[in-house]
Amino acid sequence: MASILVLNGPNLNLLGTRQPEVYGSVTLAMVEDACADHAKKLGLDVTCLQSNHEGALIDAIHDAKGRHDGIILNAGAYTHTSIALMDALISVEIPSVEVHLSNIHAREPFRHTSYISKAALGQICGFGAQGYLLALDALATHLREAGAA
Ligand code: CA2
Repeated sequence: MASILVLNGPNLNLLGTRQPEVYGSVTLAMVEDACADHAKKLGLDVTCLQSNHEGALIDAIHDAKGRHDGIILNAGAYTHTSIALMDALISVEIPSVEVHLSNIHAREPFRHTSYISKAALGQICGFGAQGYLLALDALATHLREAGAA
C-alpha cells in the first residue's frame, strides 16, 4: 500500500483556536483524522506530522525517503522564505503536493511567492481543510498513473 506523509509547518498546531475567519474552525487533529479516513478510502496509508521548526521539517522530509511515496506539505510561513525546505523536497525526489488553507494569492504580496511550488507537483490553496483531501486525491491519481500504487 502506498504511503503518504502529511506534513504541517509552523503555527498550524493552532488551527481551530484563532483566526477562524482566515483558517477555518477545524483543529489540526480533525484535519489529520479526515486525512486518515480519506486515505483509507483511496487505499493509501497516511502518516501525519507537525513541527514549528524548520530543521525538524527538513529532517522529516529526508526521513521520508524510502518510507513514503508522496508528501502533502503545508509549510506555513516557511513557504515564502525557505530555500532549505525547497532543496530538501527536491533532493528526496518524492512526489509532493503543496497545500494552503487560505488563498495565498488573494492575500498580502509577501504570501504570493512560494519556494515549495518549485519542488511540488502542484499547489492547492483557498479550500480550507478540504485542500488536504484534494491533495490526497491528486497524489492517488499521480501514483496510480506512475505505477507506484
Ligand atoms: O493558508 C495557509 O495554510 C498558510 O500556509 C498558513 C500560514 C501562513 O503563514 C501562510 O501564508 C498560508 C500560517 C499558519 C498559521 O496558522 C494559524 C492557525 C490558526 C491560528 C493562528 C495561526
